This record gives sequence, C-alpha cells and structure tokens, in this order.
Amino acid sequence: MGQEESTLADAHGPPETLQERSLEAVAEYIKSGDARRIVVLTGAGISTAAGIPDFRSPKTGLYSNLARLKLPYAEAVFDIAYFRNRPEPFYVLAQELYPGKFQPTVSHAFIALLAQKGLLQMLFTQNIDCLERAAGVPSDKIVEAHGSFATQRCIECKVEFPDDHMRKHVLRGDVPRCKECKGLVKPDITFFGEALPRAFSEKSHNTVMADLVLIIGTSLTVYPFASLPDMARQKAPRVLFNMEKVGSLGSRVDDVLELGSCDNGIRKLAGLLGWTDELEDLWRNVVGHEEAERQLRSQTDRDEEIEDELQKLTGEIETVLRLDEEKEDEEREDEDEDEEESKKAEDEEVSNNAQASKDIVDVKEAADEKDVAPAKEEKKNEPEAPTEEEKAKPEDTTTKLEESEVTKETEGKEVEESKKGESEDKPL
Ligand code: CNA
Repeated sequence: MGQEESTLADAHGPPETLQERSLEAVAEYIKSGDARRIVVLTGAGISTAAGIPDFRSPKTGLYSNLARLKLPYAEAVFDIAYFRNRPEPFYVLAQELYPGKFQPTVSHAFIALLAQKGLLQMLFTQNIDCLERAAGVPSDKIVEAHGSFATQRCIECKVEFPDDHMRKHVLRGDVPRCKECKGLVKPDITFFGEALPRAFSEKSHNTVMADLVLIIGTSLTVYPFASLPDMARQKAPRVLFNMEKVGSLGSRVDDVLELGSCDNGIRKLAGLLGWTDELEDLWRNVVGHEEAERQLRSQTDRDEEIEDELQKLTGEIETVLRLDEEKEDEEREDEDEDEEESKKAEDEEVSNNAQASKDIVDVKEAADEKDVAPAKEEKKNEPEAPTEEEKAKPEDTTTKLEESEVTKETEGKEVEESKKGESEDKPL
C-alpha cells in the first residue's frame, strides 16, 4: 500500500528532505539520525483496533450511530450546554470509554518505542482513552489536547471529585454529583464550548521544532488540534497513517501518505527500521497474547465487534433518553395541574375583584353624590395589577451558558445556538 499510496500526494516537485516520497525514505531519514525530534499527532483511529469506535467513520463511527437517537445533534453528548441539562447520555458513553476496559494497539506501542529510543519529542493526542499511557509513553511526553478521564470536578464550584467515587459512578452508569454544592461532576475532558487544557498551547511549539511529524488515525476536523500539522516547518516531512487523506496532508513535497489501517502502516515502518521484534515484544508484554491475537484478527471481524458494541451503546443511550422523556412528561402533567389550580384561584380572585370594583363604583357614586374621594378603597385593590408581572421572570443577568439552563422545550434550540457560536476551541 505504502509506496503506491504515497504517490497520491498532490505536491509538485521533488522532496527536499526525503530521498523520495515513500515510507522507505522516511525509515532511511530516521536511521540517518537526522530525525531526532519526532512529534506524533493522534486521533480516535489509533484506538479502533482496540475496539473503541471512532466518531466519524461512516458505518462504525459513534456519530452516525447516535444520529438516529433523539438528540438535537450527535455531538450533543459532548456539548457542555447539553450536558448541563442532560448528563445521562454522556455517562452511558463514559461507561464504555472508561480507561481499563481496552488495551493499547501496536501503533500506541510504537510511540512508546520512539520514546524509549529518545526520539519522541512530544505526543499530542485527541483521545480520552489513556491508551498511550497504558502502552508506556511517559506522561511528560504526552499532551492530552482534549483532556482525559484521569481527573474530574464539579462543573459549578470546580471542586475535584475523588477518583474511586468516580470509578464507581461511571461503572454503575449513574451521574455523580458534587459533595459540596450538588453540581454535576464531569471528567476533565474538553467538551464543545470549553477551552483546551493549557498544556496544548504551552507545548504546541514542539511541532514547529519537529524534524518529522507522524499523524495517526485522525480526520483532522477538530480545531485547534487540526492546525498542528501545518505548524511544522516546510522541511519537516509529515507522514499520514490513516484510512483516508485528511487536512492538508499531501500538499507538501515531503509529505508521505500511508493510507489504510494505521497498525499495518506502523508495522511496515517498524519493519523498514529493523524494529519489528522490539515492537512486537513491547506490545505483547503490555497487552498479553490473547488480546494481541484478538487485535490481529481481520478488520471485518473487528468491525463486527465494533458494530455490536455500538448497537449496545445506542440502545442504552436511547433508554436514558426515553426515561428522561417520561420524566419530563410527568413533570409537564404536574405543571399543567398546578397551572389549572392556580388559574381557578385566579378566576375566583377576578370575580371577587369584579365584585369589589362594583362595590367601589357604588361607593364612588355614593361619594360623588356626597363629594367625597374614594382613594382609600381603590388602593385596596391595586396589588392585583402586579400579580401578572410577578409571574414574568425578572431579567436574566446570568452568562450565556447559564442561560442554557432553560425549560426542556427550548433546550435543543439553545444547545444548537451555543454550538453555532462556538469558537475555534472546539474540542471533540
Ligand atoms: P474522528 O473524527 O472519528 O476520525 C477518525 C479518523 O481515523 C478517520 O479519518 C478514520 O478514517 C480514521 N481511522 C479509523 N480507524 C482507523 C484505523 N484503524 N487506521 C487508520 N485510520 C483509521 O476522530 P478524531 O480523533 O479525528 O476526532 C477528534 C475527537 C474524537 C477527539 O476529541 C476524541 O476525543 C474523540 N474520540 C476519541 C476516542 C478515544 O479516545 N479513543 C474515541 C472516539 C472519539
């Protein structure tokens, strides 16, 4: 696949740094010792072989499977405004993605091997599965650009929530609440509408310093992460290991496109470097023989596994959404009953007032006759006027996000509004 696919690059002219636009030339470049600072950028595609669905693959991605559910839009599960009103669908997914359930892939192990060899300048990952750590990549070499499940806190008072409690909640699939203020607890994963962790901007200069950039399993559709490959120097070769061509990859003379399964591409590179045994040993030591064999099974088998997983997941999310809807209906019925009662009370009051007004008119007429002002009696009835005003909400002085804590009827619209207004800090 590699060399043939590499010719798909749409750049014109000969490469400047590599001998040719091929994986072989990339291996030669690394072996020459000139690629001492390697930056790796990863996305959900690096973990699909582990059994974790990505977002945007057409059949096996989460979004296409969530699309049939009654969500305002599939990404809502990871939207902070939606989460404030309905955290349950996210916690169904959290149960699925929580670290400990899945094992690293051989591509994760390759990054750990680069670190062992002192060649890894920095790994930037969009993933929240912590599989890079599990593979043995040192934590000071990892930037979790969209946060991770490692810590969690209350979205209101920001107080941290204990790890062991969080684990219990997530595994039970229920929503944790802050012990201090009863606010919702959320893992420190960056949602749509939230800023990226500071480490991202503090460390992104590493990409500018890189001698080589490896991009593995990402659609490069989420900014600002997606802009990292373009920060690399023109002379730094960029190699894409992905099912499809993405971003601007292929537009530079030293770009190499290795399209297909990233594990296959990475194995091929390791072979060209003479690292095959080292890589296999490292990986199998981490995941064990059985898991290694499971991951090595055909792509079709694994797609079927992912599809089963997705069926289960969407079914569970559907259930929490239905339960939510039923709860909403009940609440609405209660509200209707309350409204009816208060309307009855109001009607009674109106008829009493009408009687009172009639009395006033009678008094006024009598007063006119006697030339006496009826001021006192009129005032007695004034409090009736503000009752309607009192019912109207006072003007909201809260922030935009807090505004999204609205009635359920307008909730979807609000969330979409907030999505439209997103800045470039758009994580998932
Ligand atoms: P994405 O938009 O779903 O894109 C995944 C890309 O990987 C696509 O271009 C696929 O074609 C490609 N791909 C899938 N499987 C393979 C494979 N085996 N070999 C090579 N390429 C493959 O995901 P991105 O990471 O680009 O989007 C960013 C989101 C996804 C991040 O914010 C993550 O938090 C989020 N996400 C993470 C996980 C995880 O932690 N494992 C899972 C699902 C989504």
